[in-house]
Amino acid sequence: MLYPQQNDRRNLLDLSGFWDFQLDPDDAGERAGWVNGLTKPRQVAVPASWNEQFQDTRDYLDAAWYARRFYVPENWRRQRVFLRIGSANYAAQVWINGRYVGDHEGGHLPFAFDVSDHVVWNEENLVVIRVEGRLTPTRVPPGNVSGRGIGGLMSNYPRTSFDFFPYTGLHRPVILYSVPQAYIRDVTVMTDLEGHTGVVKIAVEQAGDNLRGRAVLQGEGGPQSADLVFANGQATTTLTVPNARLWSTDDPYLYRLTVTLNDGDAVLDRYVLDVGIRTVAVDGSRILLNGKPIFLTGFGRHEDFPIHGRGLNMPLIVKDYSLLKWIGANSYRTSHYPYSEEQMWMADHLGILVIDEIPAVGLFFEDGKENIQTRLALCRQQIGELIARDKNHPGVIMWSVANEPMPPNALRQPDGSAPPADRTVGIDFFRSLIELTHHLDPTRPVTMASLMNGPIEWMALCDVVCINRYWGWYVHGGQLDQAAQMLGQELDSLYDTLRKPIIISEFGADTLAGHHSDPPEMWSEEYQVEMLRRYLDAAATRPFVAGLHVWNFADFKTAQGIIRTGGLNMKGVFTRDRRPKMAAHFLRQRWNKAARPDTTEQDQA
Ligand code: GCB
Repeated sequence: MLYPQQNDRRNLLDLSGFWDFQLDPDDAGERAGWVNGLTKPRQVAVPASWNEQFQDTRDYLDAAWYARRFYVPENWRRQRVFLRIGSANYAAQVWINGRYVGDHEGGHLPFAFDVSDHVVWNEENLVVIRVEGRLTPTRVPPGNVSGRGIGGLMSNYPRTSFDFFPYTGLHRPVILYSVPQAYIRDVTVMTDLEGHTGVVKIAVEQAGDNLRGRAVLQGEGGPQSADLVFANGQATTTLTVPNARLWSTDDPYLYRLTVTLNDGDAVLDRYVLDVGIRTVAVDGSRILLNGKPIFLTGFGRHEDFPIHGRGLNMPLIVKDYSLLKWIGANSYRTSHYPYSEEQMWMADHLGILVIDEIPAVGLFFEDGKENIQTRLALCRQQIGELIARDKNHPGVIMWSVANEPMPPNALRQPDGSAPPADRTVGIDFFRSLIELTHHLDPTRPVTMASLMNGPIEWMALCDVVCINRYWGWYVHGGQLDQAAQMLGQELDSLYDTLRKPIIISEFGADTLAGHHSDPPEMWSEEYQVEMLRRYLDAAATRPFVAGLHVWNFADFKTAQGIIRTGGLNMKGVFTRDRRPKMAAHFLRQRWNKAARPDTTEQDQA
């Protein structure tokens, strides 16, 4: 799933802009012939969520249709033409000129179709996309789940099984692109180190005859190059770079790999990729980047902004990464779904480490084998698509296969005591998913973010233990000393049992910007600071804690309910429009070396 590229052999046409748009609450569109054009369209922006573009679409999650006309450039005629959709949440079906092209299930990940036989030349083409975002128990993430213990205080609208707004629509660009008849279908790069020598293993997949090719790596210690000899469409080679300049958070140095397909002297296709030479490993209680322990500082985030919703928002990406740098964060988790490819690109270029998560949030195990298997199949599909998309990003250092999967009865224990339920449920599920992830990418550790009181058996399947903890908020709210004590005890006992690196992948307090209190009280800026301080201090004295991700980077929109004022989760250290709360300054003091030149590495935990 290579990102579409424009060069001397390939081209692309970004179909972003205003599209025809029509809601289809009765699912009548196909019968009414909308595949040939919409009957009463209004204009909608793509990419963007549809929810906040109109007053009548905020909570609308049923089917809606998008349509747009385009010409295919005449000079693409001898090429193959693909249509690529960066993200359609949740399910999409595609037609070109009234003919069915294909479909895709699952938001947040790209899909593409070879439409060479669908498009016409010298005439206008029509692309029609039906998108539908219903919440159902057998989707990933699930929604509209009944009888699971969520109700009363926790009930929300729309009825998600997760705490973010179920934004819907074409969230990332729709791109038409051309490649030569014989083309580079995929490139996989894995890097390793032998002493000071960088080892760059390259696998290339081509479509077409068994041609020859070439891989050239440019950068410090280069250029290095090798011929590619294809058999059955596959070729592999290894380049070595003496005294390689390694990719790291302090020096995110990128080499430039150019892969070509050649016929004699003629270049048939070309693809260019940024390559960071680096290794990631887990050693005892440490996470190692290039053989050295790294402590993760950062956040859980969301792709979220007013009006755009979850749509690609390039200025916001620039802003968020500049704030991450300002505060001294070196990492984040793509809670709770894959973020845009543009975000991954930025992470590579700025030296930000990413824990890359599939949309497996709100998983549960109480509705029978068949439904559990349906969700497992979707999770397996999503991790496959995610690795295919993000495998070459040096910034991506870990895969996360779930957020807070819920064992039976977990929510019926308000006192936090261990649920009496069968704790072995789900083990086969996560074993299957984690084994697949290791098989698809043997180079990166795998984790999942676990719920307070979640089964330790699930954490034990992971290479790195990620725990979401709300001591001081949902449990022992207002009692920070007690919360810190519980946290410390829990960390020690988890490490005693698991002997793996532990990342506190969520901790935080809802905080109303501008609300103050002394002594600190819940919802005040002071309380957020004091709560974060307790967690940072607890981690600083425990070398097995390998990272801290505050929940959340910024306030974000969620479903309506009585615990979410204004439909917002306000645990951000920045407001939704990116103004810092006191906690942002506090974290900067602790994390950003420039803000505290006297700080040692140790203090930074
Ligand atoms: C969690 C979830 C996250 C929520 C957060 C909260 O554990 O992983 O999605 O937003 O708690 O604020 O309740």
